[in-house]
Amino acid sequence: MAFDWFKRNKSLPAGETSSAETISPVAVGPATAEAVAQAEALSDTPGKGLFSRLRQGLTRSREQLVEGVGRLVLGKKVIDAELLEDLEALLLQADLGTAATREIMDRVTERVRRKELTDPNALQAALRESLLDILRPRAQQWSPEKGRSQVLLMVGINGAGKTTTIGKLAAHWKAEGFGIVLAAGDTFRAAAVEQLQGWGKRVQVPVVAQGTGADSASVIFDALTTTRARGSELLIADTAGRLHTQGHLMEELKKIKRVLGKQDPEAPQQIWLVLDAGTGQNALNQVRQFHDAVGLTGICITKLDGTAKGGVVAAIARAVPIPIRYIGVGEQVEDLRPFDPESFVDALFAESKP
Ligand SMILES: Nc1nc2c(ncn2[C@@H]2O[C@H](COP(=O)(O)OP(=O)(O)OP(=O)(O)O)[C@@H](O)[C@H]2O)c(=O)[nH]1
Ligand SMILES: [Mg+2]
Repeated sequence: MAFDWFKRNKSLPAGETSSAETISPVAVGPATAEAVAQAEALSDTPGKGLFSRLRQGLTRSREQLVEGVGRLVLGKKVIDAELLEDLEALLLQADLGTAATREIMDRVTERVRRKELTDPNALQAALRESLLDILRPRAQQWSPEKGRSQVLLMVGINGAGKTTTIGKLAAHWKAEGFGIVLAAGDTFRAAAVEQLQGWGKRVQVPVVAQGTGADSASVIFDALTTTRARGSELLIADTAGRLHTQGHLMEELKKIKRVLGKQDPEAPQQIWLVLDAGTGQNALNQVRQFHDAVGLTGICITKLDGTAKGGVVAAIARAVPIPIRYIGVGEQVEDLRPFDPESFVDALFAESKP
């Protein structure tokens, strides 16, 4: 199902480059997953590298999806209608959603009909290829630029992982040599300001805050003034996940945009939605709501380590043309990974190690 609201006025954010042209802001760099895996195999501490962490984080989804297909085809000699039906049910259970599932099933069925795909054991490879086709167009990385101050506004419902993701991003980009400032724009939830200040201390970046109950838009406006005065490249602004009503939340986010625009007509340059992968298909509703309210330029999907429903990444990729910037596969700073379809799929399909 294509979202009509997308066709109205939302196109891909301007100035995007493909992941192939952009240097990743995180240590994994442009190396392919295979290269990383090879390097790990040669290292003194195999299993401790970034690719291993990704593979480890995706364990539950791999068991559900990839090993699930393995169980389906076990002992099967031909790909028949029953096997295809079981495959479809499995994809839906892994939260790929109706559109991505239909696309994959159409391709598989067509290849079976043309007798290009006959061996049940080749189904996993066919699934892998289809997933890559769905995910590849959403891989567009973004990183701060030298010589200017920009704003990244992080939005999302409560508990999605906004504050944690902000802390991890600040650490990554600081390590890349960028000047980062954080704004404690969640002035609604008690302890939200302290949580962000905790991250500021941990990763050693300044946090602009006024305290619970302050006006979120003015906190973030002041933080932009500070960011520019310091000559820092990026202000990352935290926002509330919950106000008295959902309507209030959307109005507050619109106000933040308006107020920032008075200081810099281009700010906020980026607005990223943080989604909890465990939310399932409701994630698509969240994307639509936030995109309608403020216009998203990126999505971060967190907590992929805590769910067997990693297929939701494909559901989102298939449903909306918004870049998937980062994925979270754990609580450590290095568990936030730039979204790279090849390593994601490699990790998902990686052989489980004994
Ligand atoms: N396992 C795991 N936990 C995560 C990940 N990302 C965030 N979390 C945890 O999710 C919980 C909620 O994260 P927060 O960053 O506080 O979420 P938030 O969106 O800021 O929530 P509010 O401030 O209530 O709106 C925390 O306990 C995080 O440690 C992830 O990728 N994996
Ligand atoms: Mg928070």
